[in-house]
Amino acid sequence: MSKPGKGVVKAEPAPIELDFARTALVIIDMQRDFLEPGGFGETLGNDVSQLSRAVKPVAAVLAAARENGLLVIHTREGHLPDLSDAPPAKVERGAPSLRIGDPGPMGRILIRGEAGHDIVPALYPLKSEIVIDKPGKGAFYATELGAVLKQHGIENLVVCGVTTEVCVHTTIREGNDRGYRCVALADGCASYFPEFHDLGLKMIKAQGGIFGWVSDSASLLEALAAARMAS
Ligand code: C5J
Repeated sequence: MSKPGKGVVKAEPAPIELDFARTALVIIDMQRDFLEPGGFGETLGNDVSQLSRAVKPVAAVLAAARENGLLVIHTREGHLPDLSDAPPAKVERGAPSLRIGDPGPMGRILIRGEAGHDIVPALYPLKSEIVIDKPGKGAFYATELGAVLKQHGIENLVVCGVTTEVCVHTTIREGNDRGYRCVALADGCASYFPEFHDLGLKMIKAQGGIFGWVSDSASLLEALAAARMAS
């Protein structure tokens, strides 16, 4: 496959030029535990149907990233079966209907290897793609993500997934502090709380892009198609 090329992606607070050979598509936690009834998200009292709107845009950018040869990284939030990587402060938090590790309709809640921990079928990773298992909200904390990005010469992260203000935001903040240009795809992210989604995106692009850029799936697809035409 030829090199993925470069392109200018429409974004706020300003367009951003991306060298797609140095850009990773990072898809955060599109897991059944967050998107489907009976998982972690619902045990916390959330309306999980709020997250389904992100699936189609993410599927579109995932297909284009695969076609253009971008590095694709999927993440999954979850814990080891013995909960040794789950801080009691996380497990004991709040009053969920089921706690992390409890048996639920999709297996033990937020536990690696269980059905609920898996990625939704529409966005299932290819065998060749990288899947990062993370115990926290940010994808850099206690994972190999930093080393993987370094190994692939990545400078830019296009980030989508769920939820906007929790794991997407934490990952963008972590990435920004590590020197990556982070671009959130507005329609490729979703929250149980639409107002947090809107505010989360506003926070990223405010103050000249204090954490990064905000774009959308159509703008990324346009830039990838132009790069493909030019190559
Ligand atoms: C949450 C996530 N919301 N993936 N996790 O607990 O955003």
